[in-house]
Amino acid sequence: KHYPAKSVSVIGCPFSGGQRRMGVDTGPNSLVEAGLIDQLKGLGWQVGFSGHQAFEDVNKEIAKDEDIGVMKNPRVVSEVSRRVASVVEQHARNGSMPLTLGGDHSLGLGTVTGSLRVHPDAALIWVDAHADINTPETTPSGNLHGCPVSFLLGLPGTDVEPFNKWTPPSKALLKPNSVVYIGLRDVDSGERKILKENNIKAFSMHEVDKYGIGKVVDMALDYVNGGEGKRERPIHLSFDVDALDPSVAPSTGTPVRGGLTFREGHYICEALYETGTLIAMDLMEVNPSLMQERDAEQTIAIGCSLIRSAFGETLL
Ligand code: 5AB
Ligand code: MN
Ligand code: MN
Ligand code: MN
Repeated sequence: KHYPAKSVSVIGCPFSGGQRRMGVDTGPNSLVEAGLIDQLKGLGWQVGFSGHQAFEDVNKEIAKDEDIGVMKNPRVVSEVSRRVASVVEQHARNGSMPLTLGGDHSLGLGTVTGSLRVHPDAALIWVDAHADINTPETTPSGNLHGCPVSFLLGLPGTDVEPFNKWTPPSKALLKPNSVVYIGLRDVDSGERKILKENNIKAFSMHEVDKYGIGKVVDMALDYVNGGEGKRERPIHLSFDVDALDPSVAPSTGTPVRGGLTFREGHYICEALYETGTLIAMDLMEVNPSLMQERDAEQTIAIGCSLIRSAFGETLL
Protein backbone atom coordinates (compact mmCIF):
# COMPACT_ATOMS: atom_id res chain seq x y z
CA LYS A 1 0.00 0.00 0.00
CA HIS A 2 1.31 3.42 -0.98
CA TYR A 3 -0.65 5.27 1.69
CA PRO A 4 -0.54 2.85 4.64
CA ALA A 5 -1.55 5.63 7.03
CA LYS A 6 -4.88 5.90 5.17
CA SER A 7 -4.50 9.63 4.83
CA VAL A 8 -6.29 11.45 2.00
CA SER A 9 -6.21 15.12 0.98
CA VAL A 10 -9.35 16.39 -0.69
CA ILE A 11 -8.49 19.04 -3.29
CA GLY A 12 -11.62 20.83 -4.47
CA CYS A 13 -11.09 22.61 -7.78
CA PRO A 14 -13.95 24.95 -8.62
CA PHE A 15 -12.96 25.55 -12.23
CA SER A 16 -14.86 25.57 -15.51
CA GLY A 17 -12.52 27.38 -17.94
CA GLY A 18 -11.63 24.24 -19.88
CA GLN A 19 -15.07 24.21 -21.49
CA ARG A 20 -18.00 26.53 -22.15
CA ARG A 21 -20.90 25.43 -19.95
CA MET A 22 -21.58 27.21 -16.65
CA GLY A 23 -21.80 25.32 -13.39
CA VAL A 24 -19.13 22.61 -13.46
CA ASP A 25 -17.13 24.79 -11.04
CA THR A 26 -19.80 24.07 -8.39
CA GLY A 27 -19.19 20.31 -8.60
CA PRO A 28 -16.58 20.13 -5.82
CA ASN A 29 -18.70 22.03 -3.32
CA SER A 30 -21.73 19.87 -4.09
CA LEU A 31 -19.73 16.69 -3.49
CA VAL A 32 -18.45 17.99 -0.16
CA GLU A 33 -21.88 19.31 0.88
CA ALA A 34 -23.28 15.84 0.15
CA GLY A 35 -21.12 14.50 2.97
CA LEU A 36 -18.05 13.19 1.17
CA ILE A 37 -15.62 14.11 3.95
CA ASP A 38 -17.52 12.22 6.66
CA GLN A 39 -18.05 9.30 4.29
CA LEU A 40 -14.28 8.98 3.80
CA LYS A 41 -13.75 9.26 7.58
CA GLY A 42 -16.33 6.51 7.98
CA LEU A 43 -14.12 4.25 5.86
CA GLY A 44 -11.27 4.80 8.32
CA TRP A 45 -9.36 7.50 6.43
CA GLN A 46 -7.78 10.57 7.94
CA VAL A 47 -9.17 13.33 5.78
CA GLY A 48 -7.39 16.60 5.11
CA PHE A 49 -9.72 19.26 3.76
CA SER A 50 -9.45 22.95 4.48
CA GLY A 51 -11.73 24.47 1.90
CA HIS A 52 -11.60 24.50 -1.88
CA GLN A 53 -8.79 25.92 -4.00
CA ALA A 54 -9.08 29.67 -4.49
CA PHE A 55 -9.08 30.34 -8.20
CA GLU A 56 -11.05 33.61 -7.98
CA ASP A 57 -8.05 35.68 -9.03
CA VAL A 58 -7.43 33.59 -12.16
CA ASN A 59 -11.13 33.14 -12.92
CA LYS A 60 -11.45 36.94 -12.94
CA GLU A 61 -9.09 36.99 -15.93
CA ILE A 62 -11.31 34.74 -18.07
CA ALA A 63 -13.07 37.63 -19.81
CA LYS A 64 -9.72 39.08 -20.95
CA ASP A 65 -8.18 35.72 -21.87
CA GLU A 66 -8.09 35.89 -25.66
CA ASP A 67 -7.96 32.73 -27.75
CA ILE A 68 -4.54 31.51 -28.83
CA GLY A 69 -5.11 29.81 -32.15
CA VAL A 70 -8.34 27.94 -31.43
CA MET A 71 -7.59 27.37 -27.72
CA LYS A 72 -10.19 28.93 -25.39
CA ASN A 73 -9.06 30.49 -22.09
CA PRO A 74 -5.47 29.28 -22.60
CA ARG A 75 -3.80 31.44 -19.93
CA VAL A 76 -6.37 30.69 -17.26
CA VAL A 77 -6.40 26.94 -17.94
CA SER A 78 -2.60 26.85 -17.94
CA GLU A 79 -2.28 28.78 -14.68
CA VAL A 80 -4.90 26.68 -12.88
CA SER A 81 -3.24 23.41 -14.03
CA ARG A 82 0.15 24.72 -12.93
CA ARG A 83 -1.20 25.44 -9.44
CA VAL A 84 -3.07 22.15 -9.19
CA ALA A 85 0.10 20.27 -10.13
CA SER A 86 1.97 21.79 -7.23
CA VAL A 87 -0.86 21.24 -4.72
CA VAL A 88 -1.20 17.57 -5.73
CA GLU A 89 2.58 17.18 -5.62
CA GLN A 90 2.83 18.62 -2.09
CA HIS A 91 0.13 16.37 -0.65
CA ALA A 92 1.60 13.27 -2.30
CA ARG A 93 5.06 14.15 -0.94
CA ASN A 94 3.59 14.52 2.55
CA GLY A 95 2.23 10.99 2.31
CA SER A 96 -1.40 11.97 1.88
CA MET A 97 -3.24 10.59 -1.12
CA PRO A 98 -4.58 13.38 -3.36
CA LEU A 99 -8.28 13.19 -4.23
CA THR A 100 -9.09 15.98 -6.67
CA LEU A 101 -12.69 17.08 -7.25
CA GLY A 102 -13.56 18.90 -10.48
CA GLY A 103 -14.32 21.01 -12.13
CA ASP A 104 -13.67 20.35 -15.78
CA HIS A 105 -11.20 17.75 -16.99
CA SER A 106 -8.54 20.23 -18.12
CA LEU A 107 -7.58 19.95 -14.43
CA GLY A 108 -6.23 16.48 -15.26
CA LEU A 109 -3.13 18.09 -16.73
CA GLY A 110 -2.38 19.43 -13.25
CA THR A 111 -3.35 16.39 -11.20
CA VAL A 112 -1.42 13.84 -13.26
CA THR A 113 1.62 16.12 -13.49
CA GLY A 114 1.60 16.44 -9.70
CA SER A 115 1.36 12.66 -9.25
CA LEU A 116 4.15 11.92 -11.72
CA ARG A 117 6.53 14.37 -10.03
CA VAL A 118 6.31 12.23 -6.90
CA HIS A 119 5.71 8.80 -8.49
CA PRO A 120 7.56 8.98 -11.85
CA ASP A 121 6.79 5.31 -12.48
CA ALA A 122 3.01 5.73 -12.11
CA ALA A 123 0.56 4.66 -14.78
CA LEU A 124 -2.59 6.58 -15.70
CA ILE A 125 -6.04 5.00 -15.99
CA TRP A 126 -8.39 7.46 -17.72
CA VAL A 127 -12.05 6.48 -17.40
CA ASP A 128 -14.08 8.61 -19.79
CA ALA A 129 -16.47 8.62 -22.75
CA HIS A 130 -13.81 10.77 -24.43
CA ALA A 131 -10.07 10.37 -24.97
CA ASP A 132 -9.24 14.00 -24.07
CA ILE A 133 -6.16 13.67 -26.28
CA ASN A 134 -6.79 16.44 -28.81
CA THR A 135 -3.88 18.79 -29.43
CA PRO A 136 -4.27 22.50 -30.09
CA GLU A 137 -4.04 21.48 -33.75
CA THR A 138 -6.67 18.73 -33.75
CA THR A 139 -9.25 20.08 -31.27
CA PRO A 140 -12.59 20.59 -33.02
CA SER A 141 -13.90 22.80 -30.20
CA GLY A 142 -10.91 24.66 -28.79
CA ASN A 143 -12.06 23.48 -25.34
CA LEU A 144 -9.03 22.46 -23.33
CA HIS A 145 -10.91 19.83 -21.26
CA GLY A 146 -10.60 17.75 -24.45
CA CYS A 147 -6.77 18.12 -24.51
CA PRO A 148 -5.07 17.32 -21.17
CA VAL A 149 -3.66 13.92 -22.19
CA SER A 150 -1.87 15.31 -25.26
CA PHE A 151 -0.13 17.88 -23.04
CA LEU A 152 0.81 15.20 -20.50
CA LEU A 153 2.42 13.18 -23.31
CA GLY A 154 4.04 16.24 -24.90
CA LEU A 155 2.63 15.33 -28.31
CA PRO A 156 3.50 17.34 -31.43
CA GLY A 157 1.35 20.46 -31.39
CA THR A 158 1.55 20.96 -27.61
CA ASP A 159 4.66 23.13 -27.63
CA VAL A 160 2.51 26.23 -27.22
CA GLU A 161 2.45 29.19 -24.89
CA PRO A 162 1.71 29.56 -22.08
CA PHE A 163 1.80 25.81 -21.31
CA ASN A 164 5.38 25.33 -22.51
CA LYS A 165 6.53 27.86 -19.90
CA TRP A 166 5.94 25.36 -17.08
CA THR A 167 5.35 22.00 -18.77
CA PRO A 168 7.42 21.87 -21.96
CA PRO A 169 6.87 18.80 -24.17
CA SER A 170 10.59 18.05 -24.00
CA LYS A 171 10.11 17.31 -20.28
CA ALA A 172 6.86 15.37 -20.58
CA LEU A 173 6.47 12.98 -17.64
CA LEU A 174 4.01 10.55 -19.20
CA LYS A 175 4.79 7.89 -21.84
CA PRO A 176 2.17 6.61 -24.30
CA ASN A 177 2.54 3.06 -22.93
CA SER A 178 1.73 4.28 -19.40
CA VAL A 179 -1.86 5.27 -20.20
CA VAL A 180 -4.96 3.06 -20.45
CA TYR A 181 -8.46 4.21 -21.29
CA ILE A 182 -11.72 2.60 -20.22
CA GLY A 183 -15.19 3.61 -21.42
CA LEU A 184 -14.46 5.42 -24.68
CA ARG A 185 -17.28 5.93 -27.15
CA ASP A 186 -16.87 9.44 -28.55
CA VAL A 187 -13.40 9.84 -30.04
CA ASP A 188 -12.67 12.55 -32.63
CA SER A 189 -10.97 11.56 -35.90
CA GLY A 190 -7.77 13.43 -35.00
CA GLU A 191 -7.73 11.66 -31.64
CA ARG A 192 -8.23 8.26 -33.26
CA LYS A 193 -5.16 8.90 -35.37
CA ILE A 194 -3.13 9.92 -32.30
CA LEU A 195 -4.22 6.80 -30.37
CA LYS A 196 -3.17 4.57 -33.32
CA GLU A 197 0.12 6.29 -34.06
CA ASN A 198 1.18 6.18 -30.43
CA ASN A 199 -0.11 2.66 -29.86
CA ILE A 200 -2.15 3.76 -26.85
CA LYS A 201 -4.12 1.07 -25.05
CA ALA A 202 -7.85 1.74 -25.00
CA PHE A 203 -10.85 -0.31 -23.90
CA SER A 204 -13.89 1.28 -25.52
CA MET A 205 -17.47 0.37 -24.66
CA HIS A 206 -17.16 -2.25 -27.41
CA GLU A 207 -14.55 -4.11 -25.35
CA VAL A 208 -16.58 -3.62 -22.16
CA ASP A 209 -19.51 -5.32 -23.93
CA LYS A 210 -17.36 -8.04 -25.43
CA TYR A 211 -15.28 -9.08 -22.40
CA GLY A 212 -17.22 -7.69 -19.44
CA ILE A 213 -15.87 -5.10 -17.04
CA GLY A 214 -14.05 -7.65 -14.84
CA LYS A 215 -11.88 -8.85 -17.70
CA VAL A 216 -11.34 -5.35 -19.05
CA VAL A 217 -10.01 -4.06 -15.72
CA ASP A 218 -7.79 -7.13 -15.39
CA MET A 219 -6.41 -6.59 -18.90
CA ALA A 220 -5.84 -2.90 -18.18
CA LEU A 221 -3.96 -3.72 -14.97
CA ASP A 222 -1.95 -6.52 -16.62
CA TYR A 223 -1.00 -4.11 -19.39
CA VAL A 224 0.32 -1.33 -17.16
CA ASN A 225 2.02 -3.80 -14.82
CA GLY A 226 3.65 -5.70 -17.68
CA GLY A 227 2.55 -9.15 -16.54
CA GLU A 228 -0.50 -11.25 -15.82
CA GLY A 229 -1.63 -10.80 -12.23
CA LYS A 230 1.20 -8.40 -11.43
CA ARG A 231 -0.11 -5.53 -9.30
CA GLU A 232 2.77 -3.33 -8.23
CA ARG A 233 2.82 -0.23 -10.33
CA PRO A 234 1.37 2.93 -8.78
CA ILE A 235 -1.82 4.08 -10.50
CA HIS A 236 -3.41 7.48 -10.91
CA LEU A 237 -7.13 7.15 -11.65
CA SER A 238 -8.73 10.04 -13.52
CA PHE A 239 -12.48 9.41 -13.58
CA ASP A 240 -14.70 11.60 -15.78
CA VAL A 241 -18.27 11.09 -14.58
CA ASP A 242 -19.41 11.15 -18.23
CA ALA A 243 -17.89 7.67 -18.59
CA LEU A 244 -21.12 6.53 -16.96
CA ASP A 245 -24.27 6.34 -19.03
CA PRO A 246 -26.27 9.59 -18.97
CA SER A 247 -29.19 7.66 -17.44
CA VAL A 248 -26.90 7.01 -14.45
CA ALA A 249 -25.01 10.32 -14.29
CA PRO A 250 -27.05 12.89 -16.23
CA SER A 251 -25.59 16.14 -14.89
CA THR A 252 -22.41 16.52 -16.90
CA GLY A 253 -21.42 18.82 -19.74
CA THR A 254 -20.74 16.36 -22.56
CA PRO A 255 -23.01 13.32 -22.05
CA VAL A 256 -22.77 10.46 -24.54
CA ARG A 257 -25.24 7.58 -24.58
CA GLY A 258 -24.10 3.97 -24.36
CA GLY A 259 -21.94 4.39 -21.27
CA LEU A 260 -20.90 2.38 -18.23
CA THR A 261 -23.60 1.12 -15.91
CA PHE A 262 -23.70 2.07 -12.23
CA ARG A 263 -22.04 -1.21 -11.30
CA GLU A 264 -19.41 -1.13 -14.06
CA GLY A 265 -18.28 2.30 -12.89
CA HIS A 266 -18.14 1.17 -9.27
CA TYR A 267 -16.43 -2.09 -10.17
CA ILE A 268 -13.52 -0.17 -11.72
CA CYS A 269 -13.07 1.81 -8.50
CA GLU A 270 -13.38 -1.27 -6.26
CA ALA A 271 -10.90 -3.25 -8.33
CA LEU A 272 -8.37 -0.43 -8.27
CA TYR A 273 -8.71 -0.14 -4.49
CA GLU A 274 -8.13 -3.90 -4.22
CA THR A 275 -4.77 -3.62 -5.98
CA GLY A 276 -3.47 -1.45 -3.15
CA THR A 277 -1.56 0.54 -5.76
CA LEU A 278 -3.87 3.52 -6.23
CA ILE A 279 -1.90 6.71 -5.50
CA ALA A 280 -4.35 9.42 -6.61
CA MET A 281 -7.88 9.87 -7.87
CA ASP A 282 -9.69 12.60 -9.79
CA LEU A 283 -13.50 12.80 -10.01
CA MET A 284 -14.29 15.26 -12.76
CA GLU A 285 -17.04 16.94 -14.80
CA VAL A 286 -19.89 16.83 -12.27
CA ASN A 287 -22.09 19.77 -13.26
CA PRO A 288 -25.00 20.13 -10.81
CA SER A 289 -26.53 23.01 -12.78
CA LEU A 290 -27.42 20.77 -15.73
CA MET A 291 -30.68 18.80 -16.00
CA GLN A 292 -33.33 18.63 -13.24
CA GLU A 293 -32.53 18.99 -9.55
CA ARG A 294 -33.05 15.28 -8.92
CA ASP A 295 -30.67 14.45 -11.79
CA ALA A 296 -28.05 16.65 -10.18
CA GLU A 297 -28.62 15.00 -6.79
CA GLN A 298 -28.24 11.57 -8.40
CA THR A 299 -25.04 12.57 -10.18
CA ILE A 300 -23.55 14.02 -6.99
CA ALA A 301 -24.51 10.93 -5.00
CA ILE A 302 -22.87 8.71 -7.61
CA GLY A 303 -19.74 10.87 -7.58
CA CYS A 304 -19.51 10.29 -3.82
CA SER A 305 -20.13 6.56 -4.11
CA LEU A 306 -17.51 6.09 -6.88
CA ILE A 307 -15.03 7.78 -4.58
CA ARG A 308 -16.05 5.61 -1.61
CA SER A 309 -15.51 2.51 -3.75
CA ALA A 310 -12.00 3.67 -4.67
CA PHE A 311 -11.30 4.25 -0.97
CA GLY A 312 -12.31 0.82 0.17
CA GLU A 313 -16.06 0.62 0.59
CA THR A 314 -17.02 -2.98 0.03
CA LEU A 315 -20.36 -4.63 -0.59
CA LEU A 316 -19.88 -7.30 2.06
B1 5AB B 1 -14.24 15.68 -21.38
C1 5AB B 1 -14.43 16.75 -27.68
N1 5AB B 1 -13.59 15.63 -27.97
O1 5AB B 1 -12.36 17.92 -27.78
C2 5AB B 1 -13.58 18.03 -27.71
O2 5AB B 1 -15.59 15.87 -20.92
C3 5AB B 1 -15.12 16.59 -26.35
O3 5AB B 1 -13.30 16.05 -20.33
C4 5AB B 1 -14.21 16.69 -25.18
O4 5AB B 1 -14.00 14.23 -21.60
C5 5AB B 1 -14.83 16.27 -23.86
O5 5AB B 1 -14.16 19.12 -27.62
C6 5AB B 1 -13.92 16.53 -22.70
C7 5AB B 1 -15.50 16.84 -28.74
MN1 MN C 1 -15.67 13.01 -21.04
MN1 MN D 1 -12.81 13.95 -19.68
MN1 MN E 1 -17.51 15.81 -20.19
